[in-house]
Amino acid sequence: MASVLYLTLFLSLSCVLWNGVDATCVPPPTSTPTPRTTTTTPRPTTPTPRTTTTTPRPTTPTPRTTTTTPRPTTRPTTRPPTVPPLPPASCPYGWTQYGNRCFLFQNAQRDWASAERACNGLGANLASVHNSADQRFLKNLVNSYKRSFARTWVGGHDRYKEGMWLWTDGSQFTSAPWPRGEPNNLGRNEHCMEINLRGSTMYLNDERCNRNNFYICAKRV
Ligand SMILES: [Ca+2]
Ligand SMILES: [Ca+2]
Repeated sequence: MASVLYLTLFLSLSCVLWNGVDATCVPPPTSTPTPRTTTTTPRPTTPTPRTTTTTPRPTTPTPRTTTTTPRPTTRPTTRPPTVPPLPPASCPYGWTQYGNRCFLFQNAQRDWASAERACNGLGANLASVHNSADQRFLKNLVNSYKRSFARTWVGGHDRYKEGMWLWTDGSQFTSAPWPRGEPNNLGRNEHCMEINLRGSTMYLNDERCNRNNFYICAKRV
């Protein structure tokens, strides 16, 4: 320390001698460092409270505005049909409708009982002939197939009791368009009914049942 002072004094004197009295030969201050003044801003110990702003939800919900179309108070009087109407009944393929019945000419010759049995297999009976219009239709039906008025079985018979005529289709036998002279029960052995004995002439005849004839089946539509 003393050496330092001596060195400082020596340097000061040398400065004065060399530069004069006015010279500024102030020795530099001893190296005492200026203490730093550090100002530390104290941090706030208590954190700044967050101010959270929450928008309060509305407690009462906004009422929905539903627009309902008012129902008509008066119902329509006529409702549309839900089930389409059935088409009018018709005859099976190959059968011909006349009135409320379907007719089928059978182009095969059988005895009367076999002819009736064959019609039964088709859900039908030999045709009953209640009036002249029925007979005319049947004549024309035969002619449309045969191009002639061939003898043909129909459904009348008196096999159970002579003179008591019945129809095999169960309809009531009230009358038949017999021509004059028929039924004559020729040979006391004619119990089955045929048409066209005399060709195109309207002629209903009782005939032996074992004869082979064409025949006509009939059933309701
Ligand atoms: Ca008879
Ligand atoms: Ca006869």
